[in-house]
Amino acid sequence: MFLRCGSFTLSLDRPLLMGVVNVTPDSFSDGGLYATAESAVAHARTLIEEGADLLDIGGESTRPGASPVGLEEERRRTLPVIEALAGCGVPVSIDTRKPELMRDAIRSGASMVNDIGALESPEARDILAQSSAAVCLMHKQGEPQTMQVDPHYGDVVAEVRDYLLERVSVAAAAGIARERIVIDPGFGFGKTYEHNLALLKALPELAAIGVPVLAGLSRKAMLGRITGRGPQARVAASVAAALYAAVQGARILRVHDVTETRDALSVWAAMAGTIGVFSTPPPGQNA
Ligand code: HH2
Repeated sequence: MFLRCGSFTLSLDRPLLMGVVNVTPDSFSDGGLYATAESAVAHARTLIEEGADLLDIGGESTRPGASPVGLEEERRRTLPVIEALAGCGVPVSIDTRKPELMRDAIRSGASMVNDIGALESPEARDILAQSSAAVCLMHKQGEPQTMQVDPHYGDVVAEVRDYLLERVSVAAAAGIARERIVIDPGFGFGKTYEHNLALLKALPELAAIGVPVLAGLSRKAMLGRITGRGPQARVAASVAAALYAAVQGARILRVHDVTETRDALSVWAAMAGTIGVFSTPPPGQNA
C-alpha cells in the first residue's frame, strides 16, 4: 500500500510517523511551546531529524472546549511555517477545517490536508480535487467546544465505519484518487473513554475499508484516565498506544514524541515482525 501526497509517494509497508507541530497558544499538550514561526520551524526540523515521515502543522486547537480561531489568525500562524518548510524533505500537512487555508497552504507547499471535518465542505472538496495533495478524513461527533459534553452512539464502531466509508466515496466521486485518501476514527472527538477503546479494538475493521488508517492518540485524555498523568507526562502511555494502534493496522501515527515512538516501533518490528520493518536509524543518528 502507498499514499500519494503531492510529489511524494509514501510506502506504507511500515507505519509512518506524523510529527505534530502546533503553532498555537492553547493546544492541550504543547500549547505555547511553538507559538512563533521560528520556534515551530525549529521544532519541525527536530522532528524530521528524529525520523518523522510527515509533519502536521496546526494553527487552531481542537481540544475539547477550545475556542474557534479566525481565518486570518490561523493563516498568520501556519503559512510562514509551511513556507519555511518547503523542500524540507518530508510531506507537510496542514491541519485545518477552513477551505481558504487549505488552498493557501497547498500553494505554499503543503502536500496534505488534515481535515477534522472530513471534507464536508464542498469548497474544500473542490480545492483538494484540483490539487495533488493527500487528505485525511476524520470522524467527529459535534464540534470541539461541546463535543465531550454527551457523546452518544448506538454502535460506535458501525457508525464511525459507515461515516468513513461514505466520506471516502464522496471524496473519490469529487475526483480525489483513493491513493490520496487517509481515514481516521478521530479518537477523543465526541467519544467517551469506552467509545475510544471500542474503536481501537475495531481498527482492523476500519483498515479493511482499504485506505490507510491514521491514529491520533498522542497524549490524549484517555491516556490520562488510564495513567493518572497530565498531558506532558503521557509520553510512555502514548508510545504504548501508538504501538497497539500499529499492531491493530494503523498505518500513520500522529505523534508528539517521534524518537520514543520510533524506537518502540523499531523494537516491535525487529522482534515480532508484524508491522513492517524500520530498516535504518533516522537520519542524523548513529546506529
Ligand atoms: N487530534 C488532534 C488534532 N488534530 N487530526 C487528526 N486527523 N486526528 C487526530 O486525532 C487529531 C487531529 C488533537 O491533538 P493536538 O493537535 O495535539 O491538540 P490541539 O487540538 O489542542 O492542538
